[in-house]
Amino acid sequence: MKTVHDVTYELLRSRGLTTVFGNPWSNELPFLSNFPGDFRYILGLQEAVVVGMADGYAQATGQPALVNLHSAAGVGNAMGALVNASVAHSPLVITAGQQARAMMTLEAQLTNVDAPQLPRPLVKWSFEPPRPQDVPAALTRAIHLASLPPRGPVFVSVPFDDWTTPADDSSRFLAERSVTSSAPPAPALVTELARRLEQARNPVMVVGAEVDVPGAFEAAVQLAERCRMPAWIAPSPSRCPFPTTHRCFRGVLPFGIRPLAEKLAGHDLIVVFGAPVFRYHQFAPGPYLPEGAQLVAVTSDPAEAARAPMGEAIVADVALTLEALAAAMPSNLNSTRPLLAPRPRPKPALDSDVPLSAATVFDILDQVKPPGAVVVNESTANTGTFWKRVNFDRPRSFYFPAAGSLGFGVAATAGVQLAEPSRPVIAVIGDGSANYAITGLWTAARYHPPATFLILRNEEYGALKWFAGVLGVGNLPGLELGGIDYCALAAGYGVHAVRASSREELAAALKSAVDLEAPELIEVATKGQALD
Ligand code: TZD
Repeated sequence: MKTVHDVTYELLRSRGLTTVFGNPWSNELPFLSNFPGDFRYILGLQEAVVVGMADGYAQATGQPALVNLHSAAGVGNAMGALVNASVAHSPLVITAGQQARAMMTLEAQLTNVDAPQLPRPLVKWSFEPPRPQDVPAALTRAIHLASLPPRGPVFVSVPFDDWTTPADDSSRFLAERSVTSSAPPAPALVTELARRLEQARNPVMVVGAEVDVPGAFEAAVQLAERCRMPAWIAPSPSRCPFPTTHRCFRGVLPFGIRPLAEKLAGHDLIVVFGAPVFRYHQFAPGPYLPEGAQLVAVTSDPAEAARAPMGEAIVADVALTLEALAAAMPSNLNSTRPLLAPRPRPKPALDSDVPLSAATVFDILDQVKPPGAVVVNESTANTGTFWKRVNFDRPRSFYFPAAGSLGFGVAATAGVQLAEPSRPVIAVIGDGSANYAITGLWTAARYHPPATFLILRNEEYGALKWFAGVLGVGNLPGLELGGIDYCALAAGYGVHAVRASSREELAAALKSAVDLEAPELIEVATKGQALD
């Protein structure tokens, strides 16, 4: 007779969920017992690292990732990372061990009281099965729900005595199930939007994270080329959904209401693909749209479509819509619109005195990183400089914490590198940010993803200083760092580390780290730098 444990591992295997990101204790041990040889367990030493790694892994593979946390304490520690995963639409199947059913009512130690409530509202679905035999069905449902648009994390709490219970015979159907979603836009909507794009005087395209997948990425380029329209990345980007080297690329839109509308002034039609409209940050009130502009957004997320404060929205598969629109555009459109000139490149940063400017560091990174390299960025004060100087030309090449929750950098880098073993992965992380998930270095040392961790040591919370200036507040405590030796921390966790103190040393250290078959940390002293 098969147990719940047997049936669950069969179904995880059938879904390709053979990597478990976790941090265990007693409630989780019955699930992990007799861990099959074809599965791998990636241990994170703190749950923010576990979920951050799984987030990076799921985004880089485009597939659901399995997480196993310890009861309420583990879920609690993971919550900041879960905010990122939720905003990133990361398909995480998060499980947590629960006390034995017979001890839950008396609230024995390690009982997760009201377990499904704890991760809400950051998960699409949260559940604790009413019977042990329901665990495989609950997990099947969780996996399908996480993968269906809009994708996102789900949560299942499993009492620890469930795993040895005999499974229901009916659970044999679960592993064979497939649930697919394909929501192409209605042909009439495509025809109408294509007509509007053709007749617009000066259309513009805005792309978001959902476009940063093979297929949609190329289709967005094709549509921009066909329409000869500029392309912007939607504000607060967590991915790079358009080649920054392309002549149509203009940059990242600002994250204030008024500045964003000002940037799009002069356009009569704004088409947005795969982004919320919009993920603002800075409160800078003003009109949502420039005078005379209409906006149409295409997203797979009904909630994103419904909550936008302006414009029309179409809920449909973004890649299919982009492809259908590109195909529907008349080929003679080119003759009526001028060819766009590529955006101007910034002058190379030439400073060589220590500490280096962030601009210099990013120029060196851009020159040294091999084609196809992936960058995980968590250098918060320097995002404007970064987007001007570091370039990407293919999908799934850039990741940033989607909700801005720090700790993503070190953790997600390990996850992305595990998902993409053949692409060099380079993390660019502020010294403040590095500390939120520093124990991820141990996981990197243990499982050898050959990632490079570049720590920008400016000894301050630079982004907060900048924001204090924006808000006009001063005399603030708690913004200075310093006295932390990142090479020593790396060595403590088993990661080889070097300090770079000049342009030449940085370039050489980056080159050699990227070639190395093991993780490496580079610490570089940088100037405090305001966002631009
Ligand atoms: N805690 C968490 C979990 N996420 C956050 N985003 C913050 C606090 C607030 N925060 C920011 O949004 S940026 C920042 C903090 C503390 C400063 C990060 O400092 P850094 O980088 O050294 O990594 P910069 O380039 O000096 O800003």
